[in-house]
Amino acid sequence: MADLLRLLLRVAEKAANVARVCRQEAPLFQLLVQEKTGDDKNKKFVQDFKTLADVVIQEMIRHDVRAQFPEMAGFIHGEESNKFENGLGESVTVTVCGTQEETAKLLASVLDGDNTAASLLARAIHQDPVTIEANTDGLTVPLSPSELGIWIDPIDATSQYIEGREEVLEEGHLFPSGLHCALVLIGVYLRSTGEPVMGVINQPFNYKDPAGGGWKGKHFWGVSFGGVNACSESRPKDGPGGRLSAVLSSSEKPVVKEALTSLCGPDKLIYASGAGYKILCVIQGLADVYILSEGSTFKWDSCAPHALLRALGGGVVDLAKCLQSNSGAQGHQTELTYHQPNTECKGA
Ligand code: 2IP
Ligand code: CA
Ligand code: CA
Repeated sequence: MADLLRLLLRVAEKAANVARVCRQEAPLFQLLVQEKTGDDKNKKFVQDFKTLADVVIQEMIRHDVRAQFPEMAGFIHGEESNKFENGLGESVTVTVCGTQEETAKLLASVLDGDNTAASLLARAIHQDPVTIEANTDGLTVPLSPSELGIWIDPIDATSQYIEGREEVLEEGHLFPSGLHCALVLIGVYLRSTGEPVMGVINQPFNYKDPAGGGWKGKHFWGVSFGGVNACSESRPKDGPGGRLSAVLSSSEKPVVKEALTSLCGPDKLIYASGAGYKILCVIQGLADVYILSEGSTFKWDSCAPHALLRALGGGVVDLAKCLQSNSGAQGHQTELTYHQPNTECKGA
């Protein structure tokens, strides 16, 4: 498990590099922020590029995990499909090839022959990231990769990523929107029970290097299984016993906002972007709870941060099931799992 954790931290850092490169390199940035105007072909091309950043990151993670742990191959799921139709109507399957040049050639066929953009992306995909230090010494969990599956959200809060507003974060403060809400999420679950056992979160835009070195990221990780709980973060301290603080989506239903305003008080109700970022706020103790009444998140949004929460003694439960149960279902009966489709829902 420690090997898998080290690999995921490394590949999440590579993913963060790709996300940063797409904003830092002018030919890629122009594609990312280009207004969706003009003819349909142009609109589709720009749309494709936004999705391409996500697809490329997901495929890179899949490629690297499969190379080191072939037994996980059929169990690496994610938000994106790797099938693309380019501007000429040709179907292209995006994969990471054996060499940087081959990957660049393949990407150019999706990017309608834009070789500059394709080469820049391929370089980031094939580049080795800096080594990520994580104190995983002594972390022994009796699980083998053949028992595990993975959920990837290559970039969560894409809208914030594309809008790109820069905030200077202060320790202990929640900033509702901006580039820092964009996260790479990689969650690991147990195939037999669906419980989330390991999570890696990379925040590619955590702070800007004052010496002009560009954006730097931050990573978070957690492992929780069979009595072993380890996390890069420490358990948030209990507040002074005051009111509960809650973080919500700004698009949450008015009735939920009203109910929580009377429970928490208006000053304890905070709105923030990104499903992953909102769970990260709870992990960091910036809010006590994140409540979501709409079915607008997916397995790939919650799997990774859920594992960190469990490692800290928290969890993620199904709100509807909790509310239905008149006896007040116990947490573990309503805790989300990641191994089976929700038959009544669309998507994962
Ligand atoms: C989205 C993203 C949105 C979130 C939505 C997710 O994922 O995290 O921000 O909505 O639930 O599915 P909100 O910010 O209102 O909570 P993606 O960006 O990957 O599509
Ligand atoms: Ca998402
Ligand atoms: Ca996403």
